[in-house]
Amino acid sequence: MEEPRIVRLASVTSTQEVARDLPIGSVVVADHQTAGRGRLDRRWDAPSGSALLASFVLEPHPLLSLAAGVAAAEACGPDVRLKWPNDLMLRGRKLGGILVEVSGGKAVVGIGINLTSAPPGAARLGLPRDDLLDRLRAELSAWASAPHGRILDRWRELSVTLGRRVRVELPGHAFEGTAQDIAEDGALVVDGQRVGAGDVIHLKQRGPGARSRAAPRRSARG
Ligand code: BT5
Repeated sequence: MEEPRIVRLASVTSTQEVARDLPIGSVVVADHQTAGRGRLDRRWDAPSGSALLASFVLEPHPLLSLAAGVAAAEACGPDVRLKWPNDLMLRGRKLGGILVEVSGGKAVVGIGINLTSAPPGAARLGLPRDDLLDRLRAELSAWASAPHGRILDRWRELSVTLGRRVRVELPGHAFEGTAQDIAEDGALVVDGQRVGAGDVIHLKQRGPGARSRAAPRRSARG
């Protein structure tokens, strides 16, 4: 069996492209991506050396995207929260994103986190990249094998989406409602309707009663 590899690159099109040819357990980290990507053919841009840009090759599983979000939030620290489906948020601004691509019996989990610079309106986290990478590897390995119920519970605790009014944007269709929960398969439940893919926009908070939750650190194994 092929040994997992850790590949560090100065520049690459996308760390996802390199990672998908590597065995499970491998990690690819780059200083710069010339064609970094988000979901739905969107771009992920970060000036060279300013961000953690990494792809992890893991066993596929249905809640991997949520597990990766939880792992990344735990690695980043107590102020980081999750916006459905995959955004890392710091004080209401996007700090990072997660892209999970599955093919050939492998899942490639791409994580981008702004460290020393961020686009206008986005957030950054002033942590050293290699420290964050070490923490991320440890959290990811724990959360990727955690029981599904624990992943869902922790995601709920870290969520800034649940309890909010949201606008759901699907291909050719949009609607507004309250984000009530995430289902067992990770779908967002908005006014009783399951949303499996797409984007949500958080609408204006309703006022002083709006929820704010403390999210003490928890381990994957509890
Ligand atoms: C994501 O997509 O948030 C997933 C991003 C995953 C990036 C990592 S980096 C390592 C690995 N290799 C890759 O090629 N990708 C992964 P999405 O939810 O579609 O968000 C994309 C949107 O975020 C863009 O359309 C921009 O509006 C915004 N964006 C782009 N760069 C950003 C940045 N550095 N910080 C905050 N927002 C950004």
